[in-house]
Amino acid sequence: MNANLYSLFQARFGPDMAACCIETQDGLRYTWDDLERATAKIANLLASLKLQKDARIAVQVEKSPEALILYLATLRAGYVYLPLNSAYRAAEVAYFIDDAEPAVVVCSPQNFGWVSQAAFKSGSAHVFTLGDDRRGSLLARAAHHADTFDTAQRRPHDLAAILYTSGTTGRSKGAMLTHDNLASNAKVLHDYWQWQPGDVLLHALPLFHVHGLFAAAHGALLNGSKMILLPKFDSVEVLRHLSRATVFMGVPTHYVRLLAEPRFDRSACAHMRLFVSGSAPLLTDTFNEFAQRSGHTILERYGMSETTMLASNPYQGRRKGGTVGLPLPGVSLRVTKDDGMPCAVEEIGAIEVMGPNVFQGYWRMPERTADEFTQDGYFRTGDVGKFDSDGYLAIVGRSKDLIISGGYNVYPKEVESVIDAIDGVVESAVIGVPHPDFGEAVAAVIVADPSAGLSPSHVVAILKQQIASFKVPKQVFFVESLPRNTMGKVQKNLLRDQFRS
Ligand code: MLC
Ligand code: AMP
Repeated sequence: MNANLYSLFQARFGPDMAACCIETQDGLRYTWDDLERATAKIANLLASLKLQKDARIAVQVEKSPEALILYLATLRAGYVYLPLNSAYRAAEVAYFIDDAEPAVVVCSPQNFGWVSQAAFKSGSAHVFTLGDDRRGSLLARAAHHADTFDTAQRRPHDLAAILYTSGTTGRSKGAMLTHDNLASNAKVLHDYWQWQPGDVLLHALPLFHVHGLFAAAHGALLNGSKMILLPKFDSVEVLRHLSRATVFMGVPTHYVRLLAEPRFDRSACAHMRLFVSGSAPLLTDTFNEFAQRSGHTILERYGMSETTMLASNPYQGRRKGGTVGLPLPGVSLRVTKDDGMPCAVEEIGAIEVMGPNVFQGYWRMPERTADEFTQDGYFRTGDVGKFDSDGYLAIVGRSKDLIISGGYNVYPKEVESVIDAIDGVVESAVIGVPHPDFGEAVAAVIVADPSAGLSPSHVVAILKQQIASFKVPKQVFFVESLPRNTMGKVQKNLLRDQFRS
């Protein structure tokens, strides 16, 4: 049997191939037949390039139906999909391309100049463009190819995707996910969240992270369900389309923003079956207010790029605010003490996971991979949590120095190294501070040479040229020195207390 994830989806398309599978904000409709033919054309184009079996296809484009089609075509052709956040700047993209050595790079038409330079320098032989308005060389070239394609044979452990996650050392790591990792998780979630005939997914998440690309899109594809694909989250547009959807998945910021809409109420959600939240902690206040205003209890779940989804509140049964629910079927989750022994109920420890969803390791980083697994094969998530007496998991913190802002991960070390390279900066510490919209926001505390005359706006302007703007500190503070403990380590907890307001 072909373990290619695309075959799994393909088996669920239809029977009415003329039914709508993707609808855009502007009312453009794609049928299942359109999807099959469009993925075939791009798969044929990729196959004509005579790439190696494990060729990586790196993609940094704006969200559009064609971006999703490109992902599916890559699976179908049997290659490895490597999505990149569209906010990444030239130096960030150059790093990923250098590290992953993709055979093909697809970028937005307006970025062709600098992306192609990085791509050709690293040995990529093909750079195509794809705009969110169907412009660009990818579709122009694919148009010359046949609209049928025999989905490539893949085994369960063949790679399907590499998702880069930032690292505590500041160097991003590519998490390698197989067809089986993705298929097993998609099937479990399909059952666990009880996808039903007639479901319609309102899709407002980016397509370059596990939440939007896997948890959300895979569910709809596996259910043969229509997606209303919005180019980005916009609370007014989400409200406009809610009345025709049944399933919505978002990060906590999306729920905070929906609650800020005066028109968001029970009648706006009357058609909805399920609201899922994840990627960042959902505040209990948001959970409660949402239930009151909409009549729906948000179902919170927990995931990671390395593992896709690991735990979820139940569809039927109690959804407990402040928890991420129960381990998903087939997933073994444990909370351990420093000595590796299991924690008791309500005792806080490190969250570790094993299961068919867990990735194969970090791309070309065998030592880092080995460090992240226990001797008995559990992956160390870097999250800290506890089980309650009903077996529900609560995430109470992170052992990794990570900020999650509006669902995007920012590793302080990466931002600090860019700040430290600015002329006049002596040293810096980057911390997360509470933020009403993003949950956490990035803040920088800097020691600078007074003669350099640095200002917060100057620092921000320099950073914006070098790193994605969601990583750029929303606030910059100058101090005379950073607090350190006796080991010389910066005491970020003191800085967080000092600057939290
Ligand atoms: C945008 N900006 C952010 C930001 N998003 N700043 C901090 N944190 C964020 N998350 C900044 C931009 O850089 C820009 O800055 C300004 O805000 C406006 O940009 P925008 O594009 O108009 O923002 P907006 O559309 O409002 O985006 C906010 C958002 C978006 C919350 C809708 O960030 C979003 O969709 N987040 C979801 C992320 C996600 O999918 N995470 C899943 C990861 S997977 P300036 O200065 O240029 O104006 C994962 C595993 C799991 O974690 O379990 O799912
Ligand atoms: P990423 O590396 O982008 O995949 O982000 C994964 C991280 O997001 C996890 O390790 C958690 O720290 C965090 N995360 C995901 N879901 C939740 C959630 N429901 N509550 C709290 N944190 C979450």
